[in-house]
Amino acid sequence: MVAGTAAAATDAAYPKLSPFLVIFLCFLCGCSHLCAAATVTYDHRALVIDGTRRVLISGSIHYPRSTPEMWPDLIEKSKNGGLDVVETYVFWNLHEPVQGQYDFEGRKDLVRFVKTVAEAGLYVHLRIGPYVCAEWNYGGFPLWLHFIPGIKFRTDNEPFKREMQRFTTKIVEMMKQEKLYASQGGPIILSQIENEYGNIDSSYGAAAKTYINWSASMATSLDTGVPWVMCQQADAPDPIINTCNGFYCDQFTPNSNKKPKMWTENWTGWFLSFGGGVPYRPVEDLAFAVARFFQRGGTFQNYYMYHGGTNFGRTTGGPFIATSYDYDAPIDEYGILRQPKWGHLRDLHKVIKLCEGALVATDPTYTSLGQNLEAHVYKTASGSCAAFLANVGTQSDATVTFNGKTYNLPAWSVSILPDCQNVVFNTAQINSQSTLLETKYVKTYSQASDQPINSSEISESSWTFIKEPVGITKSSAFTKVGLLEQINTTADASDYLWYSTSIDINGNEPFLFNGTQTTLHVESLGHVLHAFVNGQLSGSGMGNSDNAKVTLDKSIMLAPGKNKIDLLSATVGLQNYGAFFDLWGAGITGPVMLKGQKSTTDLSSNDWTYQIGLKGEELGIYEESGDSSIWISQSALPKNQPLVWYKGYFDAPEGNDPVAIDFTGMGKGEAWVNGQSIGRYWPAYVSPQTGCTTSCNYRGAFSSNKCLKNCGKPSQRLYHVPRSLIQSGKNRLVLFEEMSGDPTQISFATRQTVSLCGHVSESHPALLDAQGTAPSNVPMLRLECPYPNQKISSIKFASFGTPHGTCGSYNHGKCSSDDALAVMQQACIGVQSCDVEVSIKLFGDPCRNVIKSLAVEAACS
Ligand SMILES: *[C@@H]1O[C@H](CO)[C@@H](O)[C@H](O)[C@H]1NC(C)=O
Ligand SMILES: *[C@@H]1O[C@H](CO)[C@@H](O)[C@H](O)[C@H]1NC(C)=O
Ligand SMILES: *[C@@H]1O[C@H](CO)[C@@H](O)[C@H](O)[C@H]1NC(C)=O
Ligand SMILES: *[C@@H]1O[C@H](CO)[C@@H](O)[C@H](O)[C@H]1NC(C)=O
Ligand SMILES: CC(=O)N[C@H]1CO[C@H](CO)[C@@H](O)[C@@H]1O
Repeated sequence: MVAGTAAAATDAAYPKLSPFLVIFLCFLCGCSHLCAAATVTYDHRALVIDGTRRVLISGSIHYPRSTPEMWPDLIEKSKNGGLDVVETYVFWNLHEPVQGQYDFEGRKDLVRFVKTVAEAGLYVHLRIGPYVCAEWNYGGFPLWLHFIPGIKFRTDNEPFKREMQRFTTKIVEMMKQEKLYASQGGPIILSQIENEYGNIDSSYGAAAKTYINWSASMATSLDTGVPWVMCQQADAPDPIINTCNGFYCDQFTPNSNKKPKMWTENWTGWFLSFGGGVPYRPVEDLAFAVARFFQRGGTFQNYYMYHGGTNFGRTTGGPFIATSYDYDAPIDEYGILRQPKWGHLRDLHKVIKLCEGALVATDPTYTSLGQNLEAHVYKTASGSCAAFLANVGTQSDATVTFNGKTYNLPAWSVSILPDCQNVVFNTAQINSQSTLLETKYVKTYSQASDQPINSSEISESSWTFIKEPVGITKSSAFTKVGLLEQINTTADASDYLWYSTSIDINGNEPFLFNGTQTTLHVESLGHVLHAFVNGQLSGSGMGNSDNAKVTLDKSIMLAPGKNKIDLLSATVGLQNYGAFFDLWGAGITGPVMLKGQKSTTDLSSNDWTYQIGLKGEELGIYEESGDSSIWISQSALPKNQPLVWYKGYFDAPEGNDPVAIDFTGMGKGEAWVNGQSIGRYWPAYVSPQTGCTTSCNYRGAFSSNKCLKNCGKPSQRLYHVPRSLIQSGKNRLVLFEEMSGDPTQISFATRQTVSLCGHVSESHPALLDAQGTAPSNVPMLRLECPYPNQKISSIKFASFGTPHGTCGSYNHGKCSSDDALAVMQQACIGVQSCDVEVSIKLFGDPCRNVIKSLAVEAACS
């Protein structure tokens, strides 16, 4: 429709596009490659768009991990960060929760997301999968798939292939209908079929090969007009491009020299698990990995994740993957730039783009400059030249001679010379600003009093509650002999499955040592178990991300007569990775035993009564339409008790900063704001005391547990509530607490940037000027307020000389210029951003023959 209009207009009246029409088209099409159909092909060096080889920087943003209201800002920040491509998976179980019933509303609006990316003028890589892994529930597969007779996932199995083809076709047709492929004038330049199958295909024997061949030809037959990729699939058949995933991909080569070297998942950090420390990846190492990839012939690389976001509702995979999917990505969970990560990578992208002409023209020539010292040069016939110099040693900095000049190369770093002469970027030398974020506790207003209350607590009297009954209360409950596997039983309709049985005690049971104490022994495949005896909680157990299994041994007291045993088993995200991950199972598969000192009785083959889900879930008490008369309000709010629903109201926190709830004081459960689940909360799951480091050495190979923080603290304390879920006036918060919590301790907070900082040495390379075109000679320190309407209001610290410390706690060194504060105030106060030369010209020379640096901390308002 849009393309048609443009074509008609040009054909009819205008030999050339008039300025007016160009502006008009820009408005419609995001002023880019859009509207006009583009051909996308590839060769040995790169993806080729409309006949031109391209160096492309891509980043992952998964649409359902944020909200449509957040998308434009996230994508704008991605564009400003230097991305050309936004990559997303497609989440099958989100779109087809019931076989044949599709849902593309709200956060699930894939078409709107793709169009939002297009409007910013960026390309899309659509990774359909439809197996996606992604730390997403069940790897993205809908649960109903499991119940199709004869089905076997991800292998040469007819029922599986039929469903996979149907869904893949559905998505491709949807994109075609909206003209979203580049071949139709849309933004999608690339698609993925399957996902990391090569990691596990040996478990599937010979069928793996025929399955991959089938996947390739099925995908190709859909005729999207753009290339397909398979990641981690060394044997991907032509014309599918096999691509690399990992922390480093410089050593990767595709399986044909007709294919370009592409990196589809460069892990910018790592995901968080409940019970684990918080992973982070130093940007010096991430930049090193990216630079190395381009140094050694790569032309397409994707950050996994560029914005991780939030696992809302029950979407997290698992088990035990946390609600936050922040991933230490360049844009944080809340949509705030993570600095200096975002800025340092933006600087890197600019420099790589300066090298584009040389990079796509040829393979690099490699020369050794000494042990661990490598030079790669891209030199074209027309004389353009780009060079990458690397020190891959982890210990010592080096001085190298290259083309007759000497260069200093810090350990574990790459210097980039877009003209083969001048270093304009080194991966270990950060010129970008950093920021200091704070969680500010805010006031909200309680429902009952309409008075502002401290730390935004919803005042105790305004909480109402309902107790979730222990054991079986739903009419849909059923009885079976023996213990049932949980996922087969619930089909994941709920996290929860009750297993109930009873035992009559008449006084002469051999296992009851003299009518005194007995041990209840329960074995479960996971993930969390609560055991109730005669209505009282007698113990809980939980697995962890390495081993989901739970074994519980609790001393219990049985009374003469009938004794009820109610076991509540809960899942925390279904398995998403590994061969046959769909068959791992969960829940109490036994044995369940009563152990006395003299003997043991096995209850595993008793009659067990099963209830899927909670009474409160059946009533939908977190919904807007829920029956409010059932809530109890009384002064003695139950605290630190299992199985309680709580409801309270809060006002929207002032301002526009992103909002989080601090669930300190609560145990484990799920939270709903205005009827929308913001995910599972579990502040009671604390990370181990050891294994963390606050200053992780970026030098040397990174791994997922190399750099952890937050040891001995809740793995996740803050939970994001997107602003778009909050309305002006009253907002309803409903919690289901499964273990033990005190809702009066929770608080609301906003995430605010309190300081901008920069610390740049004279010895750093001079980056590009503000236009990003030509190198200037002097390194610059740049400060920029996060919002366009803000101005720098104060310089809290400035020192030129030998300052030390980190953002928020800089100190003067022995050498320090007297002018630094005044110079910075002069240059920066009252403007949104400022650039200051780090040189003695500006600050004077407080100490000759010493390499000096400038450290600044500023605030915006
Ligand atoms: C898969 O396809 C490749 C290349 O098209 C072919 O060489 C191979 O024999 C096929 N393998 C099977 C098991 O069909
Ligand atoms: C609010 O209460 C907390 C303790 O719950 C206390 O530390 C803080 O100072 C109080 N703030 C105000 C503004 O009263
Ligand atoms: C039960 O305990 C009582 C008192 O502790 C003791 O006298 C008796 O012998 C015990 N009976 C058995 C069967 O062990
Ligand atoms: C689920 O049930 C099917 C059919 O009864 C069985 O083959 C499978 O092993 C069960 N899965 C688990 C995880 O127990
Ligand atoms: C092999 C491997 O670790 N794959 C992981 C790569 O990273 C993605 C994203 O975190 C995971 O989904 C894969 O499981």
